[in-house]
Amino acid sequence: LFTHIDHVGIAVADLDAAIAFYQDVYGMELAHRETNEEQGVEEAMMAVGDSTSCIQLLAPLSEESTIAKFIAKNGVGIQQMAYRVEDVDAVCATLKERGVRLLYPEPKRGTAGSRINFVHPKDAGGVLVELVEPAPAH
Ligand code: MC0
Repeated sequence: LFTHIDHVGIAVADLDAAIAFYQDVYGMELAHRETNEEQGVEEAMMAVGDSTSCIQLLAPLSEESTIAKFIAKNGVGIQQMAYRVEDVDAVCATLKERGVRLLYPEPKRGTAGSRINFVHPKDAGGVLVELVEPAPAH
């Protein structure tokens, strides 16, 4: 079903400070940065070498953001595990058949024009799992 670990998402309070930490301490490069209003986040993708996997730093845009809620409950730290897939519609259909709840009836827009959905953490051993179908290469 899954082809790669696309990213591991980490909830942070201060995005610039977190980017600086990952650059200065781990030597990671900032691959991409964007604001996703619908998801309530400002995010930064930090490349893990040339693996194509990233660490996604997620800062809340407002107090209503899922990330603000997560930090209030758990503190900063790992919030999600994201797998890359080729066809998110097909993978969602398979996972539904296998009895897990997807959060959205249809995929939403994720990082860099990707199509995303999530498996509910309560159906997945306490792990919020994101499914990422990257935007087609130009
Ligand atoms: C909540 N729970 C989690 C969790 N968030 N468990 C593991 N990991 C998490 N991240 C647990 C809570 O502890 C609680 O368990 C139960 O799930 C209900 O949580 P809640 O605190 O009442 O919160 P809800 O239900 O309002 O929201 C949880 C839910 C939400 C997963 C539905 O966070 C959500 O819609 N997430 C998907 C979108 C998202 O995360 N967006 C931000 C990243 P107990 O036992 O206390 O009942 S945006 C992104 O990732 C995009 C940009 C991208 O990559 O492209």
